Amino acid sequence: MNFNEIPKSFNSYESGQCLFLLYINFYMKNYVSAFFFLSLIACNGNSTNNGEQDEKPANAPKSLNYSIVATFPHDTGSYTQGLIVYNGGLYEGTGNYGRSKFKQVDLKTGKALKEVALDEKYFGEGLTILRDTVYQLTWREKKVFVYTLKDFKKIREYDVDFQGWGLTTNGRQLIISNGTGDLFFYNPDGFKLERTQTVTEGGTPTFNLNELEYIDGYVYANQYEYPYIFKIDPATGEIVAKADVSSIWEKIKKAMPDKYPTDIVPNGIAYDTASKKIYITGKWWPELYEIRFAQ
Ligand SMILES: [Ca+2]
Repeated sequence: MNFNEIPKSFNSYESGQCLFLLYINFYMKNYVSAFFFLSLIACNGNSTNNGEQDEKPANAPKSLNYSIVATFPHDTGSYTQGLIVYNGGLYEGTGNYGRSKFKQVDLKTGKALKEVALDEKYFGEGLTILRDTVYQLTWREKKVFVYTLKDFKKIREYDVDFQGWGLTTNGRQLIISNGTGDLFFYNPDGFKLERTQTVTEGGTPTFNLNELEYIDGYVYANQYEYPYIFKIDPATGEIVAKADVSSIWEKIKKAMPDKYPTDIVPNGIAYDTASKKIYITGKWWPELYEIRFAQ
C-alpha cells in the first residue's frame, strides 16, 4: 500500500505525540514536574494500546528468532510489494504509479533478468505463481492481472471489490491480504472466494497484514509499518510466532536517511521450497537477506 493511507493507530504517530508533550512540558517551567510525569503516564498508556501489554495473554505468540545467512544486492528502485521463489527463480512485484513491475530478478546481482511494466494508472501489489501462472494484485484499482510464466504475457484480468495488498498460495488456493487482519482464500479457477479467516494475536484480531508467504503449512505475513513477520496457522488464524526485524530495518533507515521511514518498510518474504531458504527485503531497500528462523 501507499504510506499516504496510514491508519491513525500507528506507533510512529503515537510516539510523535509523546515527544511533542515532552517538548511542550520542557518549556512550561512552572509545571515541569507535574506535566512530565503526566506525559510519561500518557506514553505508557499508548504503549498498552499498541499491544505491548504488561501481561502477555497465555496464547501470545512465541518469539521467532532468526539469523542472517547471506546478503545480496536489491534494486533501490524497487518498491517491493511481493517477493517469491518459483522453480529456483526469484520474482518480484513492485508498486507505485509509473514504477510498478513484475520481474524475474538475478539473486546475485539484484538486476532484472526479465520484466513487465504495468500501465502507469496501476499501482502493483502482491505477487505469486501457481501452476506456471503468475498472479499480481493492484492496490486501489481493484484488478488482478494474470500472466503466463513462460513469456510474461498477460492472459487475463479479474475485477475484485477490495484493495490488493499481499498474495501467496498454498498450492491450491490464492491467499490474499487487503490491509485488514483477515486472509482471503480464493480458488484460482474463476477467482472465487472460498473462505475468509480472521487472524488473531493472543485472541485479538490483528491488522495491516501485508506481503505474504506460505512456508511449510503456515502463512507468514509482514505487518505494514511494523517490524514484525507473523507466522500464522491458516486453519485457525492464530499468530503462533512473531519475528521482530527491527535491527535490519534500523540498519536500512540509517543507510537511507533521505527516505521517509514509513516508506521503506520491510515488505518482502520469499521461500524456496527446494532449498528451504527464506529471503526477506523491503521497499527500496539496497539489500536482500537470506535468513534462517530458529524454529
Ligand atoms: Ca511472498
